[in-house]
Amino acid sequence: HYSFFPGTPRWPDSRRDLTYAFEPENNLTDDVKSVFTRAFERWSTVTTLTFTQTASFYDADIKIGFFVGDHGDGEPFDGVLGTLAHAFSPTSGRLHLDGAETWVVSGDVTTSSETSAVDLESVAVHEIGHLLGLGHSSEEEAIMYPTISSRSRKVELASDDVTGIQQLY
Ligand code: TQI
Ligand code: ZN
Ligand code: ZN
Repeated sequence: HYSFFPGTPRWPDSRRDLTYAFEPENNLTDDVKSVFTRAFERWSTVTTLTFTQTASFYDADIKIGFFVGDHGDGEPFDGVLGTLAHAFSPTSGRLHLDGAETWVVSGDVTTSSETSAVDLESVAVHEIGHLLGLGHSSEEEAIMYPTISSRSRKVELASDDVTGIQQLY
Protein backbone atom coordinates (compact mmCIF):
# COMPACT_ATOMS: atom_id res chain seq x y z
CA HIS A 1 0.00 0.00 0.00
CA TYR A 2 1.20 3.51 -0.89
CA SER A 3 2.19 6.14 1.67
CA PHE A 4 2.80 9.87 1.84
CA PHE A 5 5.41 11.95 3.62
CA PRO A 6 4.53 13.13 7.13
CA GLY A 7 1.98 15.92 6.85
CA THR A 8 1.13 14.88 3.29
CA PRO A 9 3.03 17.67 1.51
CA ARG A 10 2.12 18.18 -2.14
CA TRP A 11 2.49 20.71 -4.91
CA PRO A 12 -0.30 23.29 -4.45
CA ASP A 13 -3.16 23.81 -6.92
CA SER A 14 -1.38 26.92 -8.20
CA ARG A 15 1.63 24.84 -9.20
CA ARG A 16 0.38 21.96 -11.35
CA ASP A 17 2.35 22.88 -14.48
CA LEU A 18 5.87 22.19 -13.32
CA THR A 19 9.16 22.90 -15.04
CA TYR A 20 12.33 20.87 -14.71
CA ALA A 21 15.95 21.55 -15.57
CA PHE A 22 19.27 19.76 -15.49
CA GLU A 23 22.32 20.92 -13.54
CA PRO A 24 24.26 22.83 -16.24
CA GLU A 25 27.65 21.59 -15.03
CA ASN A 26 26.65 17.96 -15.68
CA ASN A 27 26.54 18.55 -19.47
CA LEU A 28 24.10 15.66 -19.86
CA THR A 29 23.45 13.99 -23.19
CA ASP A 30 20.09 14.10 -24.93
CA ASP A 31 19.79 10.37 -24.20
CA VAL A 32 19.93 11.01 -20.46
CA LYS A 33 17.48 13.91 -20.71
CA SER A 34 14.99 11.84 -22.71
CA VAL A 35 14.98 9.20 -19.96
CA PHE A 36 13.61 11.87 -17.61
CA THR A 37 11.10 13.05 -20.24
CA ARG A 38 9.73 9.50 -20.40
CA ALA A 39 9.76 9.11 -16.61
CA PHE A 40 7.82 12.37 -16.10
CA GLU A 41 5.30 11.29 -18.76
CA ARG A 42 4.45 8.17 -16.76
CA TRP A 43 3.24 10.38 -13.90
CA SER A 44 1.62 13.12 -16.01
CA THR A 45 -0.63 10.64 -17.84
CA VAL A 46 -2.32 9.60 -14.58
CA THR A 47 -2.59 13.06 -12.96
CA THR A 48 -3.45 16.66 -13.80
CA LEU A 49 0.24 17.56 -13.58
CA THR A 50 2.36 18.60 -16.55
CA PHE A 51 6.15 18.67 -16.75
CA THR A 52 8.06 20.87 -19.16
CA GLN A 53 11.81 21.06 -19.56
CA THR A 54 13.25 24.55 -19.20
CA ALA A 55 16.76 25.81 -19.88
CA SER A 56 16.76 27.97 -16.77
CA PHE A 57 18.06 25.82 -13.91
CA TYR A 58 17.63 28.69 -11.48
CA ASP A 59 13.91 29.17 -12.22
CA ALA A 60 12.92 25.51 -12.59
CA ASP A 61 10.53 23.90 -10.09
CA ILE A 62 12.41 20.60 -10.32
CA LYS A 63 16.22 20.56 -10.43
CA ILE A 64 17.96 17.37 -11.53
CA GLY A 65 21.65 16.69 -11.14
CA PHE A 66 24.31 14.00 -10.80
CA PHE A 67 26.71 14.42 -7.88
CA VAL A 68 29.51 12.43 -6.27
CA GLY A 69 30.08 12.15 -2.52
CA ASP A 70 29.37 15.23 -0.41
CA HIS A 71 27.43 17.72 -2.52
CA GLY A 72 26.30 20.19 0.09
CA ASP A 73 22.84 19.04 1.19
CA GLY A 74 23.85 16.96 4.21
CA GLU A 75 23.11 13.67 2.40
CA PRO A 76 26.41 12.66 0.79
CA PHE A 77 26.45 9.93 -1.82
CA ASP A 78 28.34 6.75 -1.01
CA GLY A 79 29.99 5.50 -4.20
CA VAL A 80 28.97 2.41 -6.14
CA LEU A 81 25.56 0.97 -5.10
CA GLY A 82 24.17 1.69 -1.62
CA THR A 83 22.29 4.93 -2.13
CA LEU A 84 21.59 5.47 -5.82
CA ALA A 85 19.65 8.71 -5.71
CA HIS A 86 17.48 10.84 -3.48
CA ALA A 87 14.67 13.30 -3.90
CA PHE A 88 13.08 15.59 -1.38
CA SER A 89 9.39 16.01 -0.58
CA PRO A 90 7.22 18.78 -2.10
CA THR A 91 7.96 21.51 -2.80
CA SER A 92 11.73 21.18 -2.63
CA GLY A 93 12.03 19.90 -6.19
CA ARG A 94 15.56 18.56 -5.77
CA LEU A 95 16.31 15.24 -7.48
CA HIS A 96 19.90 14.07 -7.09
CA LEU A 97 21.58 11.00 -8.55
CA ASP A 98 24.83 9.36 -7.47
CA GLY A 99 27.33 10.05 -10.23
CA ALA A 100 29.42 7.07 -9.08
CA GLU A 101 26.84 4.53 -10.29
CA THR A 102 27.06 2.66 -13.57
CA TRP A 103 23.89 4.11 -15.01
CA VAL A 104 22.24 2.34 -17.91
CA VAL A 105 20.60 4.97 -20.08
CA SER A 106 19.65 3.06 -23.18
CA GLY A 107 19.90 -0.62 -23.75
CA ASP A 108 18.94 -3.56 -21.62
CA VAL A 109 20.11 -3.40 -18.01
CA THR A 110 19.13 -7.02 -17.41
CA THR A 111 21.81 -8.24 -19.81
CA SER A 112 24.51 -5.73 -18.82
CA SER A 113 27.95 -7.23 -18.30
CA GLU A 114 28.40 -4.82 -15.40
CA THR A 115 27.04 -6.49 -12.24
CA SER A 116 26.45 -3.13 -10.55
CA ALA A 117 24.58 -1.60 -13.49
CA VAL A 118 21.52 0.43 -12.48
CA ASP A 119 18.66 1.34 -14.81
CA LEU A 120 18.31 5.13 -14.85
CA GLU A 121 14.65 5.23 -15.89
CA SER A 122 13.62 2.88 -13.06
CA VAL A 123 15.29 5.13 -10.49
CA ALA A 124 13.98 8.31 -12.14
CA VAL A 125 10.35 7.12 -12.01
CA HIS A 126 10.77 6.22 -8.31
CA GLU A 127 12.43 9.52 -7.37
CA ILE A 128 9.80 11.57 -9.23
CA GLY A 129 7.22 9.78 -7.08
CA HIS A 130 9.02 11.17 -4.02
CA LEU A 131 9.25 14.64 -5.58
CA LEU A 132 5.47 14.60 -5.99
CA GLY A 133 4.82 13.49 -2.41
CA LEU A 134 4.72 9.70 -2.37
CA GLY A 135 6.56 7.79 0.32
CA HIS A 136 7.28 4.07 0.05
CA SER A 137 4.81 1.33 -0.76
CA SER A 138 4.54 -2.08 0.86
CA GLU A 139 3.56 -3.64 -2.48
CA GLU A 140 6.39 -5.31 -4.32
CA GLU A 141 5.03 -4.47 -7.80
CA ALA A 142 4.84 -0.77 -6.96
CA ILE A 143 7.37 1.70 -8.34
CA MET A 144 7.49 3.12 -4.80
CA TYR A 145 8.52 -0.20 -3.21
CA PRO A 146 11.77 0.59 -1.35
CA THR A 147 13.98 -2.08 -2.94
CA ILE A 148 15.28 -2.69 -6.43
CA SER A 149 18.04 -5.08 -7.40
CA SER A 150 20.85 -4.01 -9.67
CA ARG A 151 20.43 -5.13 -13.26
CA SER A 152 16.66 -4.95 -13.00
CA ARG A 153 14.16 -2.67 -14.65
CA LYS A 154 10.80 -1.51 -13.28
CA VAL A 155 9.31 1.54 -14.98
CA GLU A 156 5.57 0.93 -15.24
CA LEU A 157 3.39 2.44 -12.55
CA ALA A 158 1.44 -0.19 -10.63
CA SER A 159 -2.20 0.40 -9.71
CA ASP A 160 -1.00 1.11 -6.15
CA ASP A 161 1.21 3.98 -7.40
CA VAL A 162 -1.65 5.36 -9.51
CA THR A 163 -4.14 5.23 -6.63
CA GLY A 164 -1.63 6.92 -4.35
CA ILE A 165 -0.74 9.77 -6.69
CA GLN A 166 -4.39 10.34 -7.56
CA GLN A 167 -5.10 10.99 -3.87
CA LEU A 168 -2.72 13.95 -4.16
CA TYR A 169 -3.46 15.27 -7.69
N1 TQI B 1 17.40 6.20 -2.21
C1 TQI B 1 16.37 6.18 -1.25
C2 TQI B 1 15.00 6.18 -1.97
O1 TQI B 1 14.81 6.99 -2.89
C3 TQI B 1 16.43 7.39 -0.35
C4 TQI B 1 15.45 7.25 0.74
C5 TQI B 1 15.53 6.42 1.79
C6 TQI B 1 14.21 7.90 0.87
N2 TQI B 1 14.41 6.54 2.57
C7 TQI B 1 13.60 7.43 2.01
C8 TQI B 1 13.57 8.84 0.11
C9 TQI B 1 12.33 7.85 2.42
C10 TQI B 1 12.32 9.27 0.50
C11 TQI B 1 11.70 8.76 1.65
O2 TQI B 1 14.18 5.37 -1.60
S1 TQI B 1 17.94 4.82 -2.90
C12 TQI B 1 15.24 2.73 -4.90
C13 TQI B 1 14.48 1.48 -4.69
C14 TQI B 1 16.80 4.31 -4.08
C15 TQI B 1 16.10 3.15 -3.92
O3 TQI B 1 19.11 5.19 -3.59
O4 TQI B 1 18.06 3.81 -1.90
C16 TQI B 1 15.10 3.44 -6.05
C17 TQI B 1 16.65 5.03 -5.22
F1 TQI B 1 13.29 1.73 -4.25
F2 TQI B 1 14.29 0.81 -5.78
F3 TQI B 1 15.11 0.72 -3.87
C18 TQI B 1 15.79 4.61 -6.22
CL1 TQI B 1 14.08 2.90 -7.32
ZN1 ZN C 1 21.59 15.49 -2.68
ZN1 ZN D 1 12.39 5.72 -2.30
